[in-house]
Amino acid sequence: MTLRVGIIGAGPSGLAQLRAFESARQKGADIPEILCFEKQSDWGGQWNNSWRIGLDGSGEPVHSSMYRHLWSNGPKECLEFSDYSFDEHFGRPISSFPPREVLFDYIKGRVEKSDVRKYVRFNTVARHTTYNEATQEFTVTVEDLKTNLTETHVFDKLVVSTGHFHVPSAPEFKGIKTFPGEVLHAHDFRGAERFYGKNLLMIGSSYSAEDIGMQSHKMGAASITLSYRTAPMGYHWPANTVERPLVTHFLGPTAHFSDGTQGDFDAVVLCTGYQHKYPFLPSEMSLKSPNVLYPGNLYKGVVWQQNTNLFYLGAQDQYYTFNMFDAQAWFARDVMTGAIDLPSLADREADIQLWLKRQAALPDHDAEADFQTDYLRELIDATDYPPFDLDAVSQLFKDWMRHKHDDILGYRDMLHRSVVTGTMATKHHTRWLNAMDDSMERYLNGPSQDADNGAT
Ligand code: FAD
Ligand code: NA7
Repeated sequence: MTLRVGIIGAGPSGLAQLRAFESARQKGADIPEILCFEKQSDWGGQWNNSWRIGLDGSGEPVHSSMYRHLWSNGPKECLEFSDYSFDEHFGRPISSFPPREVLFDYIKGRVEKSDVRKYVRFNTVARHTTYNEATQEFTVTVEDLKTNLTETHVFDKLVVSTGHFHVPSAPEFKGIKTFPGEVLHAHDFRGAERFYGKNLLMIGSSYSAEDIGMQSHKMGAASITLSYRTAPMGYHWPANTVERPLVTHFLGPTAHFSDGTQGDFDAVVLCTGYQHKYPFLPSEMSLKSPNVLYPGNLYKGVVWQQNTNLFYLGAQDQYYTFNMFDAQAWFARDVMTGAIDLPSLADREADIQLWLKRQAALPDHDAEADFQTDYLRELIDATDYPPFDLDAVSQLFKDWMRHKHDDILGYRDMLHRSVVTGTMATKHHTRWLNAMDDSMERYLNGPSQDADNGAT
């Protein structure tokens, strides 16, 4: 009987799985029966963002945490598909840090070319899953959000690619109920325009705090205070931005910090990260992990230890994104089809433990980039995913981190070279700080919004 593969989620990870099978089919392989469920009406995951907050039009939790004026936070050269370059998609060089719509277009371009849309059931949410040990089959109950009808589907292999940056982790802070201004989680942030002239407090010290903080600066916020739990980010912030240790409590509009300082704020943005949540899976198949580069219990970061018919894609914290999801999907595909033999449970566990041990000792961000690079190398070496110069990409990550350190408002104006095509990015017509139109049309066709017309 033909293998039946279910995929939950058609974001970049789920699309990577579709693409992996399509690539095998194009090379003449017989491919399984594939069915992918996507609760939104289009694919692209986080990149298919929405103006909505809370619940979407079907009453489901809004998935995307992305917002207006979101520009890539890492060089596009670090995430380039090795089988579908930016040059191929856009037909000309572009800058290294495009806005969301441009990357969304790029993701879509590859799958549209591959004719894999037929495998996706849109507006269909996975609700419940059981596994029958005797038959080794998953039964997945899904709901068609247009008709509200539920159906069950039976699969031999199940791929979980629902992402892990959509269920907010929102801690309680003493007295926060007395704060009279707006309190929101980064998941519900849709744009910083309304923070013009306001005094903002961001809690958290990672990507969201940094980017929402600097978006707010760009849109004219009066001041930005970033409150950290473990360590400050330590960038050379603009003059209106400071870092403070963790808030101890709120009293009305005043936040008190653990160093004894305090400040009055108009709004608080909880940039406190996300939870791994898989409400459609039973607990014994559900990944529980903080946001780390190597979650435990997944062999090669992909295969569920206690049930090797179950796969997770994109469950890691991410330096690499699209190309890592590809490498994982190619690996998962080859495990499913038997092209890769899995070692014993004990040997898999020993491998996981080696990675966890190495992860625990990572001294800095450069080492983290090398760690994820080595992880990708193992996956790519094991499959026919088109290889690319991983060490060069690791260096790009390090250059990018250096640029951020030197100039947090200017790092997106830097240029990087593609390791897939060798093409050097072109300077964008508008510096990031001045770019107030993030549409693809404006991005590709200008004109510049720099006062000097981008001449310098
Ligand atoms: P997602 O993109 O989250 O896609 C998961 C999909 O699963 C969604 O389409 C969702 O609707 C669907 N789904 C969820 N639950 C169900 C269900 N029960 N049934 C059916 N479908 C379901 N990466 C970068 O490379 N560059 C960036 O600049 C960047 N910026 C980011 C900014 C923000 C604010 C966030 C949150 C993330 C950012 N990322 C960035 C990382 C981003 O998560 C990845 O690029 C990528 O989107 C992850 O893909 P994924 O498919 O694993 O998950
Ligand atoms: P991250 O990268 O998971 O970071 C979460 C941040 O929230 C991190 O700085 C945490 O501090 C902080 N945090 C978590 N819990 C608390 C509490 N209780 N109090 C204070 N601070 C807390 O999430 P992001 O949203 O920044 O980024 C996720 C993705 O979105 C990423 O891929 C980007 O590309 C965009 P810690 O350092 O653990 O002390």
